[in-house]
Amino acid sequence: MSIHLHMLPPSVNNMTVRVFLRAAGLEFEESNAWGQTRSAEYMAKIPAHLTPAIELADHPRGAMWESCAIMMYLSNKHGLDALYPSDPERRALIDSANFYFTGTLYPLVARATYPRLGFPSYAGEVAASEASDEHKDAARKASEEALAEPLGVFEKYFVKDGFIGDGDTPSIADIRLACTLEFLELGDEPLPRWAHEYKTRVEEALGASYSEPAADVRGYVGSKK
Ligand SMILES: N[C@@H](CCC(=O)N[C@@H](CS)C(=O)NCC(=O)O)C(=O)O
Repeated sequence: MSIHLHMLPPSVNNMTVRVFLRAAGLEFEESNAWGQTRSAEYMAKIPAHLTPAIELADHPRGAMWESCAIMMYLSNKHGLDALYPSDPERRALIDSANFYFTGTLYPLVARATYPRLGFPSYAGEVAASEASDEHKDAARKASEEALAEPLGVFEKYFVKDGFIGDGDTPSIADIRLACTLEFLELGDEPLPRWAHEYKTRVEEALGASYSEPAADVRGYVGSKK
């Protein structure tokens, strides 16, 4: 089975799956989808026009997207118990973290960082509106300040000086969270100390599987500082 990953190098959603595939030791190839996600050819396979997306022959539709769902599917398929434990209680922690991440943390990350990254904002948001620059700056800042609460939940409930899912090594939820912290280097305030230490812990545990895709994100973030 060969996996083809469509990805955008500066994106932490994409970094997540790039790190996962390397850490999992799966055979894959990846290609840069810059400028192609809205093409008829791409949308015929991936109608949501999103990256990361994988194509693989075994999948009932031949392709799928959503970083967490991709990691869950491939972990299930290949029995990657260290990354996504089958123990129901440990898995409950990981699933809860990833759903909380997707529903609560990431929307704030996007509003706090996309304007600085030069990424498009979602329709209906202040940054995508005709509001003044002052109003847009205030909305961005409010989102950055609001991040403190869900980040505190990750610190005290999920991470607790270790890894999400209470294992000795990083899980798919750690990959998802640590990659995302890369974007918060663009905030007005430095990353909280626990988050910096946590990200370092995840990177040290995953080695080049993390550092190689991280270099693309860090290069881009560095160019926007
Ligand atoms: N929740 C999704 C978010 C994916 C997403 O927003 N992808 C963006 C890049 S960060 C994208 O591919 N946009 C291209 C487009 O909409 O055409 C995930 O975690 O995979």
